[in-house]
Amino acid sequence: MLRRTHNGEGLPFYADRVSSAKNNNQGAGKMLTIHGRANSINVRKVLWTADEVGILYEREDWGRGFRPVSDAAFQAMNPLGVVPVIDDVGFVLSESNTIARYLAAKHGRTDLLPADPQGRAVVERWMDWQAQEFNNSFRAAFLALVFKSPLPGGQETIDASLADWPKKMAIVEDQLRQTGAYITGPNFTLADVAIGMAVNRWFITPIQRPEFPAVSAYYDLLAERPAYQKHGRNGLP
Ligand SMILES: N[C@@H](CCC(=O)N[C@@H](CS)C(=O)NCC(=O)O)C(=O)O
Repeated sequence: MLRRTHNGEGLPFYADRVSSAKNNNQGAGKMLTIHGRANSINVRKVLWTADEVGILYEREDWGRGFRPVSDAAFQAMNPLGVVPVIDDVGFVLSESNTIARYLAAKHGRTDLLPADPQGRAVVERWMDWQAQEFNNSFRAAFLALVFKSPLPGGQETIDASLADWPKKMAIVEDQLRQTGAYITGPNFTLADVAIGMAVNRWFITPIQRPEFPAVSAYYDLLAERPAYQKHGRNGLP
């Protein structure tokens, strides 16, 4: 069984935050466990968030290429059979965006997830849009072109996805032109974790890409963050 702490993988940048997280209700030998393979876009959202927050965690590999999510032990944590799942000293939770919000809220990171209802709603709106609209636009093209997966509907499905993906990217481009920085405004939030992972797919999938200068600048802006370098723009699709 693979057990690793992100500390052990070496991110000295986070050392001070790691010790404060240790002192914050996570006693000796009891820490957050992130279940899921580190090459999954949804697990990477959680890993990125955990590093932004500065939480000490261990990770266990589950999912495609590792222990199957159909295993009884995994099904007991998440009967939906998808990664990621976290176990926060007995509190078991699935859904990547929900986990990201839970971690930020638990550790009082109102910079990542504002406490006031309107500020929070603006962040959540982009997270929901990523999960429900943006992701769906590129799923088929991505699976076909990167994983060579056979898809129901074949080429027609792929073509529809290839046509829709740039339309969704144009929405991101327009928004970034307005903010001039991050997706909700001048500051980095959890909305950028969701959108930033999807933007990485745009640049890494072998497709003809229309120019989106604000999106390119955003991709570089995010790359200034060590946690995005490690879990987002890390060469994986
Ligand atoms: N809505 C879920 C989707 C999770 C999901 O689709 N996970 C994929 C990996 S990205 C999965 O578990 N695939 C099965 C596998 O890896 O065996 C979330 O955001 O957490």
